[in-house]
Amino acid sequence: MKSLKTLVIAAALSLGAVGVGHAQAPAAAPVEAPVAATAANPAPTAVDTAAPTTAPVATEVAAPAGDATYVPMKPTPGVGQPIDAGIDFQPQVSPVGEQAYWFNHVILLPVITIITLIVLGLMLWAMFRYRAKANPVPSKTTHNTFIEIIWTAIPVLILAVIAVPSIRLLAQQYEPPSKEALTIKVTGYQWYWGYAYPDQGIGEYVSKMLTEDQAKASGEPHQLAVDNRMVVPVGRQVKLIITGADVIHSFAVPAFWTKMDAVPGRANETTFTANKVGVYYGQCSELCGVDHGFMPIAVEVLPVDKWEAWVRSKGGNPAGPVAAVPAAAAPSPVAAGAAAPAATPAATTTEAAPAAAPAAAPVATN
Ligand SMILES: [Cu+2]
Repeated sequence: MKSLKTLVIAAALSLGAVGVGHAQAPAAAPVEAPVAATAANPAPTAVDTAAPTTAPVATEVAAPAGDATYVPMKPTPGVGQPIDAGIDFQPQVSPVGEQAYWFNHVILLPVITIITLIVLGLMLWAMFRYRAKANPVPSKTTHNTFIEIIWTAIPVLILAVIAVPSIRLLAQQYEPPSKEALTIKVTGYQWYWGYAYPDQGIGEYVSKMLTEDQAKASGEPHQLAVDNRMVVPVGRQVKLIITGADVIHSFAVPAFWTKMDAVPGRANETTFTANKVGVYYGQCSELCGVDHGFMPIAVEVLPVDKWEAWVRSKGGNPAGPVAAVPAAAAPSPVAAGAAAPAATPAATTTEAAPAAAPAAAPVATN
């Protein structure tokens, strides 16, 4: 029974993997597409017998990005990191961050400035106009119903107007992730971070701060540079599942408008979508002990093909089970018929199957 369920789940996963081929096909350069079709043509007949031999060829053709090897990217000065004497937010590279930046600069700052100037002006005017020297006989006036209604109604109106974009932004930050989101598990330790990509089969690796010499050598800001970065694809939503291993930490990357506590025994979830390639730094933002200031965060946002190369360099499978979901909807006129079925069952099932087994086991025992 157990093995039957495992089989069924493995079969479902490999069917999903067929879909992945569809998804990858449009990513191939137009020039390469016909090649993919011809190279893969003989395969449909030979899938059962010749699968192991055709597999390497198929992966090469289906993923022309495979030749892109991972080289850690250099950060852009002034982007994704603090600047000297800076008082503004970092330039935002996520939709939520852009929304928040707009809300602050277009709504909040002007409203605050205007109110502050009006109140300051009224105070100065009252101090000057009604000073004791000019008014030997003080006025005994108290209570003015009209003015009291005005100074209650106007602030209420201002708050009501601010509430609309404010609540919209709040809701946007807590929107549940889409099914296509890339899941990364983040664990805060005293005093470093651990990242794992369960769907890609990348087990947890540790991210520690570089020494000053190492940071200088790699052209990065000291106390922000790390040895192993979190690497994500540009434009794809990332779902972070955040926890703490010992005490409470907080995962924060200002350029993404992302901050979430890492609490032991609890899995907190937050999302971000980085829409600009680059290196973005953050820091632990919850006082967590003596080295709290020395557990920085570095997130590298890469084009999809380079991100896939990074996943492979970590021994993972870029087309994890989750990535198969949108594939069914993705039309790929050129390669749908020929390339996809040939390229993927051979290429991906072999990798998906071992990954599927452990995942399926707990389900089966239930
Ligand atoms: Cu910490």
